[in-house]
Amino acid sequence: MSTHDRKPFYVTTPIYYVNDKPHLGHVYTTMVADVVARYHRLRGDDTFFLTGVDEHAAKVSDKAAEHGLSPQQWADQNAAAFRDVFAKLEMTNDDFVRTSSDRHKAKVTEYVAALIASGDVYAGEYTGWYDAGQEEYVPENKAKEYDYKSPVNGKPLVKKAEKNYFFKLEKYRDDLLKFYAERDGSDRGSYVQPEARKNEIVNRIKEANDIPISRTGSNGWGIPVPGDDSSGGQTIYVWIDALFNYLTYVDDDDRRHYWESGATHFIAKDILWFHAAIWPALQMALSKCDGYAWVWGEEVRNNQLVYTHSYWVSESGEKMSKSLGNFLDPAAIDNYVDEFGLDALRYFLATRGPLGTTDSAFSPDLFVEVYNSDLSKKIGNSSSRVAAMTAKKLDGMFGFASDYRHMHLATGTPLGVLLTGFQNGMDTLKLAQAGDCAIDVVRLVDSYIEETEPFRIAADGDTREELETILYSCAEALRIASVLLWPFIPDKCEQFWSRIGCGHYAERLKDKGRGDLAAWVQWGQLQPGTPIEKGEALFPRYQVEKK
Ligand code: ME8
Repeated sequence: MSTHDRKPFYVTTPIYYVNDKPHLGHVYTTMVADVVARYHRLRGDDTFFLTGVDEHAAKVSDKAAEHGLSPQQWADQNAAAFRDVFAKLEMTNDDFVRTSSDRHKAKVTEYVAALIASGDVYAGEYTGWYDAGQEEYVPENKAKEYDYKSPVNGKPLVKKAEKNYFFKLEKYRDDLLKFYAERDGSDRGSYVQPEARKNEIVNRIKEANDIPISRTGSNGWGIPVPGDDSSGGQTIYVWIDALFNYLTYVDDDDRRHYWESGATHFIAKDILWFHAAIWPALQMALSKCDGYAWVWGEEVRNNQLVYTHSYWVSESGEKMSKSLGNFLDPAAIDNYVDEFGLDALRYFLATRGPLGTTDSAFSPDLFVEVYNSDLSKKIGNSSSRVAAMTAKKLDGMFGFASDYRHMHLATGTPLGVLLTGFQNGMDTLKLAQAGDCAIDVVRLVDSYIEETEPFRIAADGDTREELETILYSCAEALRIASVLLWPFIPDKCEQFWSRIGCGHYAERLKDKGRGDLAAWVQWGQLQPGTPIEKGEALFPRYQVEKK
């Protein structure tokens, strides 16, 4: 195994507020990260995938009070709901952050104490505005621009005047700009991706001021500011507490190498500023404190990135959110899984979602269309056809592909181009491109069948060898397609593997094990003489009921 095969890879999602239950938006980001994590495990990388929940928000304690519960009780309930949904959807996260965990609280306390000691965090006074829905401080110029209403939910901003601790963000303006400039055109690309989102951030960094990083009046719901002896009871501002989650769960001897390799942070555009400016500045500041140089090491600076997707919106164009209540809640998600299967939901979200710079409408009609066209008609039909012909004509056994004249599926450029396109799509987080390339491999099989017409070829006499070669080639290409598709539709691929004598792939990948993508996409792995099991349709066609 080359050293590359064991490369560490660290992927994260935002940690979600537990004021309410999970919805489709949360499931989406975690699912995208799951597809990417699975791809890296498939390649053989030493992968760590982190998701979780953000608990110390004022809206969590407010919601708890409405329900007559303590913030911790309310957070426990909703954290369990997030954990359950992710488990049910077979997310392969390696850990689950809770910001109320002792581990997280102890580490955040250490980091903030170090920043106070170094002088990058200082006591001061804040007068300005607060967007309670977003848990975000809004400076006067921005508040004016927003007409003193939240740009996200339209609710009035709240005037604030309080003693706070501040982080010297302004001091890091130039370092941030330099960091952004260094990453432009680098191998890993811009720190903020898609790159189109970068300019707004760069302009804002140029005007960034110091930011409050603590608040009063949280009634003990939050992590106390270390060493604070003011009477108000200062707790660490929820956003600072939350950003540090990316570090707190990997800051130990077993996991630190994941951090040091440079994280891939998936987020949506609502929280870009925190990740694009405040987060790297905090890392820079912490790395100057005793014992924390590793936090902002060379690999981190070269590889860490923030991938910012857009929103799922309703068909009328509104962002799905808890406050608007138009989201697909866990029950609706369950219905999709019951009706179409988990893999169909995974495939749709990952390939038709708002990963780029435009929002995606969640349309039930489009869902059915994609299910039928890509999954049922392509993967489903093609695998059934090949298995049926092999069963009927070759007693259900792969023959030997001896006649290389028929192997243009294997040797022609299309397959090679698609493999490269797949890998490139995955590496640059263009999941739709990666998915298309995998489906195009199935398309190659379909056109090869049209061309060679194995259904017309007799299984005895002179033509048997030709028939065996054609069907073997089809099965080989489908096997390769299924390897590429595994990060998207793992259950169906594993089912398919068990039918064609490749159950050992699933064995290797079980329990977050590592695969061997490079070897598995090589031509000629199916063993001649292996029985092929027909089995039930992988994706039965979905009939839309006529109204
Ligand atoms: O912001 N479409 O938590 P949050 C797509 N706790 N993705 C969506 C979405 C939609 N309509 N709605 C939500 C927070 N998301 C903080 C994060 S991180 C250190 C702290 C997803 O519960 C998307 O990933 O409001 C978005 O960034 C996240 O949920 C916000 O979740």
